[in-house]
Amino acid sequence: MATINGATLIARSLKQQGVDYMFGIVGFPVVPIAIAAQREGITFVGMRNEQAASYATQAAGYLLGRPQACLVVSGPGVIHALSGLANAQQNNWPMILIGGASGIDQNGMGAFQEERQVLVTTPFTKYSHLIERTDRIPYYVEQAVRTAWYGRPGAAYLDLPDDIILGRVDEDDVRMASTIPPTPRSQAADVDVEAALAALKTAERPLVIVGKGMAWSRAEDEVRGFMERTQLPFLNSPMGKGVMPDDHPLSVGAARSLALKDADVVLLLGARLNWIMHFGMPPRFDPKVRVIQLDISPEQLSTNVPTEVGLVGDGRAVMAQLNAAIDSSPWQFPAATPWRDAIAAKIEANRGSIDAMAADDTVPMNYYRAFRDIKEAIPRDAIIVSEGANTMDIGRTQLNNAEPRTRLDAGSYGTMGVGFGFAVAAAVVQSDRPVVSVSGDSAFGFSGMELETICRYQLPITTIVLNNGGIGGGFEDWPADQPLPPSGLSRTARYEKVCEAFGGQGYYVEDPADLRPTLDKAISSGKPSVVHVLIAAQADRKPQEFHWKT
Ligand SMILES: Cc1ncc(C[n+]2csc(CCOP(=O)(O)OP(=O)(O)O)c2C)c(N)n1
Ligand SMILES: [Mg+2]
Repeated sequence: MATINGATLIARSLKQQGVDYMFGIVGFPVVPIAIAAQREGITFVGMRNEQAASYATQAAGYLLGRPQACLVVSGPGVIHALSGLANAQQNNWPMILIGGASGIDQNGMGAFQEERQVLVTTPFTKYSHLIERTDRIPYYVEQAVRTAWYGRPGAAYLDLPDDIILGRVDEDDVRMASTIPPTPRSQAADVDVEAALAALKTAERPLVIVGKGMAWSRAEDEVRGFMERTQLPFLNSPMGKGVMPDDHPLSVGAARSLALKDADVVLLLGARLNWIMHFGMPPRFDPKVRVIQLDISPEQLSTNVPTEVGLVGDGRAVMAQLNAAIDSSPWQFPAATPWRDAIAAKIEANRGSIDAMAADDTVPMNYYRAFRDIKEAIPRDAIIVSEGANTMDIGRTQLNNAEPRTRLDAGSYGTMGVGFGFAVAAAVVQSDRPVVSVSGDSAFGFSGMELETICRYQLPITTIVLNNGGIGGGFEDWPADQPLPPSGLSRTARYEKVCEAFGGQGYYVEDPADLRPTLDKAISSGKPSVVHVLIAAQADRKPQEFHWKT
């Protein structure tokens, strides 16, 4: 009778459930799993730190629309990957973490890399379980993948002890699980669809906020159809950018503060009223703002602001319901209203102050000058990865996304260090798209050694480092006899040489005149490259009406 070992069974089960990519680092006791995964047709991407591998896994899951796997060793490997679990949970992105564990027969003995892994992963997952018998591996894999994927997506953890990985069972005794069908596309109640449209029609100053839930549910066609029908002003959330193109005439992105503050009815589409949206509260929102909310999970309704109408269901399915209801009783927000005029005037005023900074050729550059060229150099279909404080916040306003799921950033959790993992995932799972990552000099440092991964796999990723000499900025000259400020980083570092060290291309730009040609060269080369751009150490954002973060 043929036997099968745990490593092969886990690889085969993952492949059966649509896992085509595994990011990770091998060692005790997971080497056989990685080898089996390759044999079963899963692409294994070996990385340099489990944090980056866990970030890559969730980005791959988000881009592909189903969970992928991260493979890590016991103890410290699992602990490093906690960062990814937490980030995935906060972003509502699916991922499966497979952690090796010391043998069950050594539990509690002080085994090599022994850790209570189910315990430590539980707060950061939707599902966390020990696999205690080799023949039950398919059962647990199915549960983990389905739980991470269905409903509000998130992280799942499977604990695989050494003796379970190496254990052999008769193939005839193994019950393979059934293959999980795509996520159910649940619809909202018809009365709620009607109530939502009725509420929208009463708005004088309506605003649609498009979140990454719409990107996740692949609702872009339906959302675009809804905007064409209703002509409502809209704002993209940071990673909702591209579901509606940023350069669409109905976008209020360039008058964000005004649109949020004065809207009387907000239609939230797969977005949350968390810190990114200032909790939906004063002073950034009208205290009397009315909220219509579409979300996959009912428990999200009324978070921070009571929901007037809840549309609970799959983003794409519910948007199709809204469009059908409008088709049977057409309605449009009028073309000429004081609300549209106020938004247009604000967009115009904001453009003036930004244009002046973007035209300033002073050396070292300010952010807006740098982003002027970066924006023009980035191909329209590129995936843009971004992290940093000023670098990410200003970049979000200055760089356009034209297509859904083309922006990956520090996200709801604000995690620095995600960029390289996200970029690796994007280049691996969407190899037809250029990948451009824009990172602050601090953000670059968290996972910088993944440049070796990028160069080893020859991934066509251009990483642009905007160096202002610190966390949110540094100093041009710091007196040698003074202790360095906590936020200060090296002003003379040559980040581009890290890429050269691994066989990639490195460029250093100080003069604004050199920026565009250098970016074009790097991006069009299709080779791993780092473009290091020196930014004035005290360069800042355009004057803000509200200071909401330090
Ligand atoms: C894991 C993690 N550690 C620390 C922080 C705190 N933090 C927020 S932004 C940031 C870096 C900002 O500096 P940089 O990347 O250079 O961008 P800049 O604002 O200078 O453009 C840090 C360390 C964080 N968000 N995440
Ligand atoms: Mg910086």
